[in-house]
Order: sequence, then structure tokens, then C-alpha cells
Amino acid sequence: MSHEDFPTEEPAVVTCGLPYANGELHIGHLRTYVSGDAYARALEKLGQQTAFVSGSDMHGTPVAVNAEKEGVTPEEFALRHHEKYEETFPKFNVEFDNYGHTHDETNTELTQEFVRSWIANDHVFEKEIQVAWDPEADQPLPDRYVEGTCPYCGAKARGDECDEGCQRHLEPGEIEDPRSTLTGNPAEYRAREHEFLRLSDFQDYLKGFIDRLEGTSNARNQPREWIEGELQDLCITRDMDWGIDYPGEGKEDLVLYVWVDAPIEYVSSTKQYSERVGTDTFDWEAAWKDGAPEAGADDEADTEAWADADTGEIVHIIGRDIIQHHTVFWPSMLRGAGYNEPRAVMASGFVNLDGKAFSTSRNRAVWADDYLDEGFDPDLVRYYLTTTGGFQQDVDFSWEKFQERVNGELVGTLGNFVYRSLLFAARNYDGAPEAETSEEVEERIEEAIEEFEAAVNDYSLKEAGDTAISLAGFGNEYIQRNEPWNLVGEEPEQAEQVIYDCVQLAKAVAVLSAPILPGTAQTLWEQLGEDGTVDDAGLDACLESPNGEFDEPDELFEKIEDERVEELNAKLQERIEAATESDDQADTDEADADEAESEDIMSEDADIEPITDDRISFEEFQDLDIRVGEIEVAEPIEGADDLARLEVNIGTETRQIVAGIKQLHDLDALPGTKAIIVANLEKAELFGVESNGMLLAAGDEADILTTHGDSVPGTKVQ
Ligand code: B3M
Ligand code: ZN
Repeated sequence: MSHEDFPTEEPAVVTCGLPYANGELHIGHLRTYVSGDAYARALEKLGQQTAFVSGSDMHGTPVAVNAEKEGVTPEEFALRHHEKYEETFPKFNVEFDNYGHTHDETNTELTQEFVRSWIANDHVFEKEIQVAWDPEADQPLPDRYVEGTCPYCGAKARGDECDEGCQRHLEPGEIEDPRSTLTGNPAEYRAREHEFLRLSDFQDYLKGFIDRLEGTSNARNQPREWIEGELQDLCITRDMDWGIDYPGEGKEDLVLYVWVDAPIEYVSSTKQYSERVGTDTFDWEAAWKDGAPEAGADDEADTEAWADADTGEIVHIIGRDIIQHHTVFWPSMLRGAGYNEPRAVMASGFVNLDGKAFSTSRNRAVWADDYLDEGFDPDLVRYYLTTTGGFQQDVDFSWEKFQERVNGELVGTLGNFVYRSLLFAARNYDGAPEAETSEEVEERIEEAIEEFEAAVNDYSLKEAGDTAISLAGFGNEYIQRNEPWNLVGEEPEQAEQVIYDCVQLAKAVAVLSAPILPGTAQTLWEQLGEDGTVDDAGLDACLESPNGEFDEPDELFEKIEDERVEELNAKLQERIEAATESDDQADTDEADADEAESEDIMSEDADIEPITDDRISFEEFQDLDIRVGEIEVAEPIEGADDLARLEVNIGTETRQIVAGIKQLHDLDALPGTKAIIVANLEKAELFGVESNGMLLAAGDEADILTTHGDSVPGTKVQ
């Protein structure tokens, strides 16, 4: 495991969590896919050899339950959705090198090979367990066939996941008050023999792994609690027909749990890519196997072995609800079969719609197809989803906010700079004039390249995306300051110099924006008269001479007018109302089940707490001394699950404040953020650390309150 900065000598694989082949995609679902695509393209820009792969998750109860409802076979149902996804992703410029599915031959064989390898290395054992059973339907109730209460946090949960609460994986038999989703009856328990992967075999290994893991801080921190506690073994079989057969003798009635074959598809999909393009172009084994210590190797020696190994660079991009699967189960599965481990896991926040979760049953969603039917360029939503807030933070989508970002940064900054520069160049010089890039512009571009490289190595797409926008912002300022339109007549050489610089800047903007805005960057590349594709251009191209001849350009982006936003909101509202009306009439059970169908990577509707009736006087409010602060330091408190230690500048002094935001924010990204602080709260000690004030944040996700304008630290909030 080199963990040198990207680009490294080893091949990289970027993966996106596999969508269950069971529903329609909305733009909330698209977040991890456009992020994966942008991250893979960004790595390639650095010169890193990269395969970008994923596939549809065809098995398990998420598919079986919905297929049954439609009265079709799970295979037919899943394939239909798979084909739809395959068609939809490229429409958002999400271009996988390989997009397979878990039910194909490659994945079936490879999955069985993994399991055989665990068996051979003595990591699998058999145990009789109590599984939920529907007495009326007379069948076992695996996973989503059963609902009840999470034994860890008390939230309503599904058979294998606490999807509305603590997000933990639940083992068969763990859920409390189980009810059958088939009949609504309380479930009974029956004894069945099942196969288990002994996760405790990997505990020491996982402790080393989690220290080596890169990516977002939620993925690096959240699993520690599980890895350091008692690791529960993983039941890897289910009583079902739909799935990959368990490869052990005499176990023909068992299929593998969907979370066994799903992540293995990451490997299978890479393998298929190699088989298609040839191992000279991409060698899946060099990425996934070479350099990994052998399965069954002693763990301590093993940690050292990892430290020196030259293995491939595996980067998983997922929703934050499946961190446990990717940082506890998956590395153990890989280790048990002698495969390489992930280098990084990037776990994203959810996407909300106008402050509330998407709700598919209430049609409260912006569907991927609807977005495209409105004629919006896919790059706009890519930009919105990847650069609004840090990767771990929830992103709120509304048509107003979308309009603001498009009209502001894309139309106003990037589009405006490029258009005015290229128009001037085309009208006066038929393209780039004769000149050389000035030192000032060269340095500014070099700075942007360095920022881009650092952002990729920090797993921050937002920062990578910001480099192109701020370079265009510089370009606008540069052209304004140098007024080439006043120079053409009197000082033609100076005018040429300024415009040449602007064309160079536009070229650099094309290269730097290409991962996030691939279609637009290619249009710009063509407008510049450059050869080849912007996709093939590396970061070096930012500073290569722009020698093209070109005609007057078209504008890259179109402004979104207020009337358009009103129309879009009205349409959305109409749909929600129509769905709510039919929802009221329809059998609510069905609506709930529908919801379960497509909300796999989404949070559920937020419950808004009622407003209290108890009023306080203005004087009482004035007792609170609330101030604007600026976070200067944010670091995790070792050993505490949720707490972070902050140093916040509140104008007159810098305060140490403890806040429960460790899992919810990328702490590294917080310094520089303005926050609102209750400054006169009595001091408290949390986890042995003094907290001198309180950071205000909204809701369970600790959405940090900040200021809209530019109030300085110390300003009183009143
Ligand atoms: N199919 C979807 C989810 O739980 C699930 C991901 C599999 S990734 C290997 O978000
Ligand atoms: Zn829970």
C-alpha cells in the first residue's frame, strides 16, 4: 500500500455503490454516480491510470420484494431496471469503463471463488440460528421481508438494516418486534442452519486497515466503534431462491446474502473491463490482487506487509448509510480471499429537496428523466451536486438554489469570462493572437493546478471544482483591469498580450473544469480550436500554448429566468399534490412499500417537531450572548464517538468549544467556516475537554449555522 500522493505508479479503480435494480433514479440518487465519475476523471487528469466501474445490484430482498409485487420474476424485474440505469448514466455524462451487474457469469463465478477461498482458509462456520418466519405465508422472512425495531437505537428498522436510525447492519434474528411485510403478521422464529464469515478473524487486521484508510472522515471514524468493539460474525447465507448459490456441498437451498456478491461486483466489473480492453490497457489483477499479502497470513506481519506493498489504489464512493459494509465487512471479505484493500472510502451525505428528504411514494422528487426532459444540460446538475458543500454534508436541492448557482458561478463567472475573451480574440485576431503567456497569468495557472492536485488528494470534489471557477473569476478581474478594448488601437501589442493570456486562462479553465463539467469543457475545447479531446488532456495542457484559430463562440451556459423557476416549482407542487391525493385514497401499506423500494440511498422524510407554545420575553432572549465566530481548528476527540474539539475566534478571543459533529462533518474542511456561538453558556466538560460556549447547528445532521453576509467574528447576533 503505497499511499503516496496521486498519481502513483499503480493502477487505480474508482467504484460507485451499486444501485439496487429496483426503481427509478432521481437526482438525489445521482450524487454518488456523478461524484464517482468526476473523481475518476480528476484522477486521470493527474495522470493516474484509472478504471471507473460499477454495476447494478440485482439480488436480495430489495429486488425480490418489488418483483413479487409486480408479479414478475426477480430476474426480469432486475434486468429491466438494469437496462434503464445503463441508459440513464451516460445521459448525465457518467461514463463507466464498465457497468456490469451482479447476476452475470463473471460475478457469479468470482463470488463463489471468494467464498471457496474463505472456506479453504477456515473463515466460515455453520450455526443454527433463529430466523423470522411468517406462519400464514409459511415462509422464512429474510431481510426486507421483515420489519421491526432496531435493538441498538429503537428506530423503526428493516430486517437487515436500521435505515431510519443508526444505519447499523442487523443480523438475522436481531430485529425486535418483527412483523412480516408480506402479511403484516407478527413474525415467528424458526431454527435454521446458516453459514457465517468469522469477522473476528479479521479484527486485528481491521484495526490496521482503518488507520491506513483514506477518504472522508466519516468513513474513517465511524467504523472504529465497531472494529474496536466485539465484532459480530456475518451471516452470509439466506433462505431464498433469488441470488447466487452458496458453493458448499449439500447447501443447495441457500443463496448468498446480497451483501456478499454486491461488492464483489466491483472486482468483477474491473475484470470485465480488462477482458474487453486487454490487460495491457488495464490489468484488473494488478489493481485488485498484486502485492496483497496472502490470505491467512499472520496479522502483525501483515500490517507491515501492507505498509510496504505496491498495490492498486481502490477508491470507493458510496452513500454514508453503507459505511459499515465498506469498512468492516468488505475489507474482511477481501482479506480472507487474498485481495487488495481499499485505499479510500468517500461517503457522501444525502440530497434533500427543499429542506426535506425526497419521497418517491409522494412523488416528491426531481426524477432524472424529468430533469433531462426539461432540456437542462447534465453538467449543471453535476456541478450542483458535486460542489454544493463538502462531500459528507447533505446537499439541499431546490430550483431556486439551482438557479442561483447556475446563474452566478456558471453563467456569471465561468461562462462570462470565456465568452468575452474568446469573442474578443475571434473578432480581432481570428483566434489566439501571437504572444506568450505573462508571468502573472502563468503563476496563477500554476497555483490553480496545485490546488486541483491537492483537492484530488484530499478527496474533495468541491475544492477541485472551485479551482476552475476561481480561475475564471481571476480571468474576469484580469480582463477588466487591463481593458484590452482600450489598448487595441494605441497599444496593439499589449492588447495581444492580454487577450493571449485570457485564451490561455480559458484553456486552463477547460482542463480544470472537465471532470465536473465534461460536456461543457469539451465544447469550450472545440471553441478554442484545440485538437483532440479535453478528456485526453492532462493538467500540463493548462499551460501549453493555445495556438488555435477559432470563430466567434456561442455562450456556454444559458441563464435560468425567474419565470422558469416558478414554472418548475409549480410542476413539482402539482405532482406532489396529485400523489398526496391518490396516496390518501390508496392503501397506505402499498405506499409505504413503494417508498421502501426506491429510497435505498435516501433518508426518509424529516419529522418536523411542533413549535412550542411556551413564549419567552424579549428580555429573556437578550440574556443570550450570541456571537458570530470563525472556526480556526477542528479536530476529533480521540475515543469519543461524536465529539470534536473546535477553536473558534469570536473577535475578542479564541474559544475552545466541544461539539457533537465528529461524524457529521469533514472536520478538515471546517477551518475558515463562520459559525454562530452562544458565548455566555456556562462552561462544561465533555470527555475530559472543556467546552467554553456552544456551537449552534440545526437538526440531527448538525447543519452548522453560519451568516449570509460578511459579519466579522465577534458581531452580536440579535
Ligand atoms: N445496492 C445500495 C445501498 O444500500 C446497495 C449498494 C451495494 S454497494 C456494494 O445503498
Ligand atoms: Zn438503529
